[in-house]
Amino acid sequence: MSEEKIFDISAPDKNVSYDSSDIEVLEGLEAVRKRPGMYIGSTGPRGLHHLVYEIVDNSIDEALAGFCDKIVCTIEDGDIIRVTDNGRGIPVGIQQKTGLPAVEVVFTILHAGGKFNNGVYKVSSGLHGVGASVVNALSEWLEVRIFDGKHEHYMRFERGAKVAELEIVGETERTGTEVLFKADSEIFTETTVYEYDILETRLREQAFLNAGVRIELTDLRVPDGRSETFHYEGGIRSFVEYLHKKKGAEVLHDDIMYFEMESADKHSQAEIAMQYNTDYNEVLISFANNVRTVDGGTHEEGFKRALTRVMNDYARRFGILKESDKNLSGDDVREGLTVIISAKVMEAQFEGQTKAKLGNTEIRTLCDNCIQDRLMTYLEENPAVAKAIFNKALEASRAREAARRAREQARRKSAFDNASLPGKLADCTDKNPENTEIYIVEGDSAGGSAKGGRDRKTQAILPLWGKMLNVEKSRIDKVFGNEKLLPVVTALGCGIGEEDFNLDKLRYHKVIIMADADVDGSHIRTLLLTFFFRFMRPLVENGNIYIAQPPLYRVTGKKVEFEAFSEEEKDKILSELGENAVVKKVKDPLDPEVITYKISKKDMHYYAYSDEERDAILSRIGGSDDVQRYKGLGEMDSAQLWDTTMNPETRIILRVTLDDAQSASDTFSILMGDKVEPRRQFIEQNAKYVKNLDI
Ligand code: TSJ
Repeated sequence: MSEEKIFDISAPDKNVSYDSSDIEVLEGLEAVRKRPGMYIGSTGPRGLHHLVYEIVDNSIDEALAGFCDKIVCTIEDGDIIRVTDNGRGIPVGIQQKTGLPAVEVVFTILHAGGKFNNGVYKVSSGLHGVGASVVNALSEWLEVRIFDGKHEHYMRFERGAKVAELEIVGETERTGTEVLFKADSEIFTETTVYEYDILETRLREQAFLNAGVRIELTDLRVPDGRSETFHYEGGIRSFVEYLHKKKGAEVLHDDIMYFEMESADKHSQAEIAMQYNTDYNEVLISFANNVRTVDGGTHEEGFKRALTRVMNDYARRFGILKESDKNLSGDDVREGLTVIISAKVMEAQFEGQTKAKLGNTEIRTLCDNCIQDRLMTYLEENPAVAKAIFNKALEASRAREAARRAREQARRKSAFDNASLPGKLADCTDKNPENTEIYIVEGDSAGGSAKGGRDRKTQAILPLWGKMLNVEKSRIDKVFGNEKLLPVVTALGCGIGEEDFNLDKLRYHKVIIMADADVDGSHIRTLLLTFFFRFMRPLVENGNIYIAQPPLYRVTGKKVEFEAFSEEEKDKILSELGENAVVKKVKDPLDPEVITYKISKKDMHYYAYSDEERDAILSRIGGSDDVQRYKGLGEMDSAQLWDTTMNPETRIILRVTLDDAQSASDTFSILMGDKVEPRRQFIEQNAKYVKNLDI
């Protein structure tokens, strides 16, 4: 969930003296330490992992230049990262402009990476393309070793500052670069611990995007070590194949389509790999200059537009659609499609709040032309594949038509009996969506507590019941027949799918999923997130979906005591303690004017939302042994639920990002798919999380 904070960094050290040639250098890196978020996005886990990508990207550049074919990334004890390649080695000669060794410039001057613009698109680039100096600035220490076939050169920095001049430390026959660094815990205050899975996903992705490059990832923090090598000659074709294998999908045609096009001026390039499977959901993953664009953008727009057009043109031309038939919709032609788009542009413009949306307009046309030309030809040359794809798209179209009729019927009916909202919905009185929120709650007992505890003006409660729909195996029309999901659709009011969705009609601006912190709760969360991701994606993109955080523990303090030295102080403490507090007035025997209030309360409740918080409370109030772990929301009464989970003044809710919803959807595919093997593997690999969820 997106809960990363940006921390302020302490003022620069005033005791350091430097001469004029150093000033630019120091100022540059101080800026990075002052506002790390500007350079790496955040100082949370995301920013931490970003450090690794920034370094690895440099080796990938070297590989793309044709001078390196192996990159090794190791997580060592103490969360030290080592990245090694077998390239030419960062140049160590003196740079004329600065009078410093080139390698020193790379690590100490902002924006001075190896990413020189030679009039062609910069291929590799991190989120912000700022490189090694940023990593250096944000590392407690960093060491670089350069092997030039004769000598091993060595240099070390601490918090961005050089602590030793570049020197030769040995002889060698190999060539390449090795960087070793430790993220600075003064900057990454939340955590400096890397997650193997996060690095794995990103490095594997880079191996897909850069066909032929071999990337090895090793984790030395675990007893026997863990290691994988990513190497795909098929590039993004292998990516599609991997995704289908991972979720055990049954493909509709064997061949993975692959189309490529370069602009006339050679300033941009589009690469697209795609394959249909028998499922109903669409998986579209796009990149710009090897950076994931979760929020899409011009490359996705060009692709989608052209795909819909080509499919309809072809269908008309070959009589698959009759004159009286309606056109196939975008949703129809993308049903069951897995597609990877990799765009390369001269200067990528990343837009939107999270800078994950591509803005370059030239690439829209290029992706459009690429599909228009190449896909049309492909379909003409592969009639059997075309037949399979059109059968599926036509079925999708019919299902959507059936859904539309069902919806209209429902609408017509509701116009007469005025029962358009679900029966179990406890609506709020304020009708302005900007002010209101809806809690989606699993089960009647939790629903009951929530109804009793809510603020009736702004909070609506929708309890869910009934059998859950396997959205993996269901088209949009099934949603209308499902007793669990239909009430969600009706209550939200904004419609589903591509054609019928209207964000302006959303009846509550906050949609909050409230589920237990156990396996069942996690299932309902995954189901709802998958549902929103697939059928109401703009809600996720717009940031309307939230997850409530009910407490995990209640700690009861046997007796707590406070002292107050004024009436105001006493009242303040009493209002914080709530009911059942006892006040004793004590007069000072020497000075009866002085009054002290002794306030005590038995069975005082504290709520903890994590194990750490529970421990902190326990150590604060002296060791109470009355710790209750909440198994479910149903164990709380209305007042408790309001205090701990629903009161907007004090509650914690997590806003769901597109990334979160995407991974829920991926998980869902694996868990609900037909194939046993991917499911077994998933459960095995995630056993530790599953265990954590259900204590
Ligand atoms: F950026 C970095 F310093 F962090 C880093 C750079 C980290 C790692 C692990 C590798 C590298 C890196 C840089 N690998 N290979 C290179 N290559 C160059 O810097 C290089 C070498 C030769 C020439 C040349 O024109 O002769 C040019 C470049 C950019």
